[in-house]
Amino acid sequence: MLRIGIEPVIFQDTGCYVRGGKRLQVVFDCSKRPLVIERLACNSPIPHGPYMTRNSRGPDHAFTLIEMIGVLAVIAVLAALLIPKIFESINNARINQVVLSCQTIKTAVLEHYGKFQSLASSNGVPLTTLPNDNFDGVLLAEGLIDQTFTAKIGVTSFIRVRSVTGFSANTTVDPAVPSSGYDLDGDGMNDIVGAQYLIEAIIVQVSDADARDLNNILDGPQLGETTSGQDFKGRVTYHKPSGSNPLVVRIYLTHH
Ligand SMILES: [Ca+2]
Ligand SMILES: [Ca+2]
Repeated sequence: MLRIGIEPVIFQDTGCYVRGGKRLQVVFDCSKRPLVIERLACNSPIPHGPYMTRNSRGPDHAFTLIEMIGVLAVIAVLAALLIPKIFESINNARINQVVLSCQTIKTAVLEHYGKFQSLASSNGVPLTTLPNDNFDGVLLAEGLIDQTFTAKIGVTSFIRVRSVTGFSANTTVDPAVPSSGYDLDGDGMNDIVGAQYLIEAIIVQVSDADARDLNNILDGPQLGETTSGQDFKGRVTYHKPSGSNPLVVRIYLTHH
């Protein structure tokens, strides 16, 4: 007889390891490391002890069908609660990346202007082609940003500088007509007047939901979509180029 834990355990002649007439299948060593001998064959040699037994449930305990259903139900409830939150967090991260990238570009544009006293220039040399859709490339070449503007929404994105000389405050803003400017205060009329150049971020092939979410962060819903797929107001404007195509989003950054 060998005393294991608080209960006596007897090794039978056959080599089986039993307690109270039942074979033990789970045995721990004294440091409580898991299984030392498990499903011991009747003719297996008994490893050297000392051993102690787990004294709660029987060694042959298995989950009942009710228990399994309960566990699966809990898992299903947790999944139903967490999965939408996970997708929402992923979506928010994509939209916030665009917002932060716009802020980075705007800061670099201000540094560029402070250094060269002109928006439409590259390292002090005036740009000859306007609108120019590679202004983030200009900023990168000047060492003012670490990478070009790449939005995690839409398919294509870039930074544009365009001449706005002659833009009129009496123009009704239409997101499908870039020369109509931006209605920053929401009265329907262009507010980019008395300036030479405008800097804007362009993102092409954006989903309706992404465009709305971006607008709601930068402009708020009050300066958002009034017609499905079209936003005429604020810094974020968008439209569908040919009816059902994904949106083109324009984001006002600065002008001078
Ligand atoms: Ca206005
Ligand atoms: Ca807007």
